[in-house]
Amino acid sequence: MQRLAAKHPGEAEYLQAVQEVLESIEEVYNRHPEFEKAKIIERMVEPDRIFTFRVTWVDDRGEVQTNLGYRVQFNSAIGPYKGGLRFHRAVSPSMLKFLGFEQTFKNALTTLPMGGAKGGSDFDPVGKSDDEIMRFCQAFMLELWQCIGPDQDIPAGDVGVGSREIGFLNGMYQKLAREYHTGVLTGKGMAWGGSILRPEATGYGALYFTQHMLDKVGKTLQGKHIAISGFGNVAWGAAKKATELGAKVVAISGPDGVCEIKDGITGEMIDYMLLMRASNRNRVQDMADRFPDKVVFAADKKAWTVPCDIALPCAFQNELSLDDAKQLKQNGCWCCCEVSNMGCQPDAIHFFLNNHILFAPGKAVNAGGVATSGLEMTQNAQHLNWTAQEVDNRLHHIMKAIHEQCVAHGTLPDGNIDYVKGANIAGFMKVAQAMLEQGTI
Ligand code: 2IT
Repeated sequence: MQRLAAKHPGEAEYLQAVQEVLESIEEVYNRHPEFEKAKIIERMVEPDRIFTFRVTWVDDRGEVQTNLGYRVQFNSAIGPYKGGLRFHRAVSPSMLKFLGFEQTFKNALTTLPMGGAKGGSDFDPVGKSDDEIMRFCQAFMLELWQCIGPDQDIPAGDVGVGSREIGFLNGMYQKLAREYHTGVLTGKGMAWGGSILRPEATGYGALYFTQHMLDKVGKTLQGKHIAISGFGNVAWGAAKKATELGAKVVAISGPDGVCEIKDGITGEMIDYMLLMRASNRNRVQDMADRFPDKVVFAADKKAWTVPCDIALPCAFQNELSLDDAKQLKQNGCWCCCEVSNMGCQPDAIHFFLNNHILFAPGKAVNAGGVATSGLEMTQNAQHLNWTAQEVDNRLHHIMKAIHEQCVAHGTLPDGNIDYVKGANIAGFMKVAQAMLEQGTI
């Protein structure tokens, strides 16, 4: 860690993600001298390569704008590079390296043959028109297209990139590459190669994982109060499935504050979340304005101030601090499933684990998203579309398998399960073994 920190000064998120994995795997690693001999750790923590490019486009006022674009191809030991694109003003090499690193282990957990990658831009979608989004996506793809391909690297969405952006990106890719394979991006529209249930998959998968976790301790989701942070694609899918499974979603949040929904979120509100996301306003208060009788908005407050049984961070890395964890516990929360990538700060995770609050990390909980991207790739390769039932069955099966891997590698001598350790060891062992078998490259 010291060597890595000296080599990459100031890359806080990246170093945080690596530290968590190394702490989890230390014991197992020391039992495998062949990993040490092949310098697996030293190789695994560095991305295979990073592409950085300038993206220049023209805004609605006719002004020229310049952003930075990136693709971090992290690890291809178990399959072609796979991972989302994030458009957010705070995107940096450190952020994308942490996400690419996490993606490598997450993809290994899905049981599908996908390596890890991440990309994106410091382009800020907030307040942008549809035309501006399209022009930006086209300019971004002018550079990105040379780095990707259906057998090389398959991007998808992440924060700030949904099916609208994937559409604009795919249109430009086809124009430039003169390649009409449907499988270079996932999260596509249903008419042009998209998989049924991909939009819902991250949230649905997270709730299936939560169900398995609760089942292990003899509990169910029925009647439980759930606080969700965020209101984007992931929060939407989580709210929808949680409600369907009999839980009550009592909070959603945004950068402006939290919406408390005492009687639980309704189908109408869940549909409205999609419009809020598409508006690019980045304001959750719009929900309270639209449903004033049922929703109470509190400015500058987080979702973790609302009493709940289960907390589901669905927004951004490090969004849940130690103080938030303490407040959750004080309000009676007994389970936190991290749906955002690295959503909880390390001391918040330690607090959960030390206080016997059930906790599972993002790379296990949210893997249903990329897993369903993998299922989209399979359908594209076969030139077939599966039914919703078929995709949902496979997603169920994958989330169950991920939970089983966590249990297999994370069960402690006292019988409790350390899901952080379980997920990290299971992902690591698969990637490490694959690297070892393919020699020093
Ligand atoms: O963090 C993630 O797993 C994603 N943003 C989804 C990546 C994908 O390729 O579907």
